[in-house]
Amino acid sequence: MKTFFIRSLFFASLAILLVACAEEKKERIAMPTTDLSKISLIPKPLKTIPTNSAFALDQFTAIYTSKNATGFEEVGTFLADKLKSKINLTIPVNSEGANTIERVIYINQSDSTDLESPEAYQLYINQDSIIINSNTAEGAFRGIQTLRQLVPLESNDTLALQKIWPVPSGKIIDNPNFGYRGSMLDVARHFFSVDDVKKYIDLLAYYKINVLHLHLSDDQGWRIEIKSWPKLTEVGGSTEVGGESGGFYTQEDYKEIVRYAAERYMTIIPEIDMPGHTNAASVSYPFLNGNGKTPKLYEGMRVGFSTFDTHKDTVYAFIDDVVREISAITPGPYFHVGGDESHVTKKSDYIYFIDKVEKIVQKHGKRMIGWDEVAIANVDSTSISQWWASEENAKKAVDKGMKIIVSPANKAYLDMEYDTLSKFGLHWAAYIPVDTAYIWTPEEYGIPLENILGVEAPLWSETISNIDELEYLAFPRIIGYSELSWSIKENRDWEDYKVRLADQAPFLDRMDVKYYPSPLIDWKKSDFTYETIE
Ligand code: NAG
Repeated sequence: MKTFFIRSLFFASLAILLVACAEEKKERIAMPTTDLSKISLIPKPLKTIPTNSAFALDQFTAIYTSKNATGFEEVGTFLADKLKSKINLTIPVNSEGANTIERVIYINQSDSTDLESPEAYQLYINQDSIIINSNTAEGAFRGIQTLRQLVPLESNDTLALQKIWPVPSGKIIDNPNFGYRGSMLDVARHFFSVDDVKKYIDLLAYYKINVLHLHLSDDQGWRIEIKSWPKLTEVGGSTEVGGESGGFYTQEDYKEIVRYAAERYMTIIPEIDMPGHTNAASVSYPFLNGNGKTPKLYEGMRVGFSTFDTHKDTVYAFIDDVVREISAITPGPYFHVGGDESHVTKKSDYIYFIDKVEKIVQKHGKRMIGWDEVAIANVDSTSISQWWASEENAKKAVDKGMKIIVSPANKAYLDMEYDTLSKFGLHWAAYIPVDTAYIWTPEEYGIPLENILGVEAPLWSETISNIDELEYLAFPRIIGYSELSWSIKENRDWEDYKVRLADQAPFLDRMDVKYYPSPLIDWKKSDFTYETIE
């Protein structure tokens, strides 16, 4: 507390000094009186306390970040880059001796015990300074996403002429409700390039999503280079649903995705789906196949017809290599082993298989995640179940003391059609219009709160084959899932959310996101919402 006080004092005096040093003093411009709590933030912060003035963001603004605080300068640079691309304003980060600086955005490492989690942050916006406090760079990163949303794309005529963007003043205290807020992308049914994945990561990070689960293998394709088993990608990566040429990530590509995500404080979770959903692996190496035959490449959309041979030691040696190679380039703590829809694997073989694979995953230093079926095996309480279909399996997982990722197909599957007119998607679980996707709570299924790790929205790709189609299914629903996992129940209300969602349109348009223009939303054309009272 004391150091925090001294630091704040230091930065307050720094700000005063900088203002005093400014060569060209300008008349204080009449700033719009704006209500911070009326700005359309998503996900909704825990607490917002408006004061009635504004910070004038302009070319006399600088960003300063705590010295010797890991990652803080990078967070400052990230903010500067985003301001540059949003409003074409160049502002310096930690520059010494600038004598025209009048206002400061300070990104401060705090040691406050008020901050409940590493992702918690406080944002103070005054007329002459903005201070973001967090105990970690991760929290500061979440905080600057809020700040990005507060900066208007345009300002009113008078301010626009002077190139001033008013940021409404007040205080935001924020902390995520769940530490795991994810999306899954199926790159196996259709392959998506590194650039496509990066764009998706960027959009997710803007809404404070912190996990991207990559579904890297399925019957139709194997998408990651395994150096000890090269045919997996040479053969298994050569096609996709519909028979196009597929593709795969080299280990360097994958590392680049991991690096890009880490820069945005996002964890990548790799999934190798087994013992079912394994046709592409078995075509590449037929000894893996449960029925002893050499299968053909598969380009259709059926599920549940393939299985590994669960009895052979060589199959486990193969899995050991795959898990070892992928784990070595995955800094995150998790490895997803699939485990869903192994309809042609005998139940006792399935249990034997999952138990063995769990040990392999642990041997390579990772925590196993599996789709909800894995709870029928003798899995450890440290493993995680991703609940998507069976409430009975969710109960089994709870009884085993496992943590659960909540992904109910009829609420959280991004590949479900919005309605009967949806251009892409399936509807075996439900039609999921934008309101249905938002109006539910992860807690309502009887899973004890202490077992809920968080929420994940999976995007299966049988019906989508490019980034535009991906965006059509993901947006705007993923924005709602971000709020479902970040904001507390008391702060979530469809009528209020609907308006905030409408205000995302200018951002989505600017990012060239081909979102589904749901008729339930009165989409906004420009994001300038301030009422000017001079
Ligand atoms: C499920 C399958 C998945 C498929 C999806 C389509 C899971 C865990 N498994 O049948 O392979 O792509 O539906 O919605 O979802």
